[in-house]
Amino acid sequence: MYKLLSHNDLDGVGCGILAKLAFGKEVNVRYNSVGGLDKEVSWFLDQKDMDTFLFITDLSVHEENEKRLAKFYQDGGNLQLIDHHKTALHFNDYEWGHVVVENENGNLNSATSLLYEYLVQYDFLTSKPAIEQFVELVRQYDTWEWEKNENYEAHRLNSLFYLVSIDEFEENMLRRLQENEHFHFNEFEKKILEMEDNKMERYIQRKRRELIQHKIDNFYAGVVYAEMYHSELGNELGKDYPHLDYIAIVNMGGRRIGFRTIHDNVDVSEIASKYGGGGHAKASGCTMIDEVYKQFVEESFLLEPLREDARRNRYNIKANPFGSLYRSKEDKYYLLCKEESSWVLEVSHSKSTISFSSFEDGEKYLKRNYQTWLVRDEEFVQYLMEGYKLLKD
Ligand SMILES: [Mn+2]
Repeated sequence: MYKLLSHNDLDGVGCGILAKLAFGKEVNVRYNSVGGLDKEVSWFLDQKDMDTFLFITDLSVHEENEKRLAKFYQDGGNLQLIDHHKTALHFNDYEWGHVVVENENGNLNSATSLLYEYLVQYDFLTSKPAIEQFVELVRQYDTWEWEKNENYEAHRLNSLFYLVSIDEFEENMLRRLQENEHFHFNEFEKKILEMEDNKMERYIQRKRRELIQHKIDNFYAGVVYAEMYHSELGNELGKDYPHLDYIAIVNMGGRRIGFRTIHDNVDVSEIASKYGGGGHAKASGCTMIDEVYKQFVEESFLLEPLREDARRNRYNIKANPFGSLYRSKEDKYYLLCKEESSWVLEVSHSKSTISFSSFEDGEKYLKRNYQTWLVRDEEFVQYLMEGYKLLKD
């Protein structure tokens, strides 16, 4: 017999689907949350079941279970842990650990793609296009490579995953992968996925107005409360507010917090590990322990959300050499304009001595220190007229 303990997201369930394709009724699959795996592993180890081959995919265990698993393996137990998370690399010290973040082509792995390679290599599974395409969609979604490649099918596969129950998704995919030569969505799925896309867009639009800026340990974080679409939300808000180091997505119901960044110089797996969590450089998470609750919830709850930049301006646009006008919550105006090769700052009509080498640096300074937003054209015109009057007097 085989037992597979995996994560309860698309990548984790992708592993379950592959295991069922390979082992059929010989495998017992259980999906777990990040916090729930250790209980399952402890329970399995308590059974002292030396006849069952244990796979752990897309998740890793805490220190105590790590030691117990090592002992289980030493005593002749059958075991394989397969993961792609940076924070799990130390499992490579064991014969039964296989953690690879990046493949030899420089692409990021997912647990599903690693398990697929493993199953094919050991002849448990025969490769075919439909399975390969499915694995690649899961990998691109999980690693977020789909966005760069504009591979919307990958995103849709994840949306479909959340539209139905895990059982239903599993059954549906198993049949599809067994019966078809190539992987595709049917017409009905295409229609509901289109509706789902629209729903998500409206959700993110609402959340944009709820983002709170809060400085935590030398990082500028954007804190938002959300129970759904975490990755999409983190990515969109990160792009909307590039002056923030990362986005913290607070799930009060689940008592968890997710971290996302779009910046290469910020590693959110380090931030999550500080609180006992883990993940990747650009996406990570942890449970809401006391310290996390205090910093991310208590301290930020009463703060006002950031104001959005005006989006439909014709004149007051970003990086306009004649000036881009921002306002702060204290109702001060900041005009960022180009002078020779640098960007200088005018504060409510008086020149300041502060200058920046690029517009982006200037905007970052304004947003980080004064939580400013780009004002609408009407306000911009009024400001310029006021300036003109002052000049005349
Ligand atoms: Mn994964």
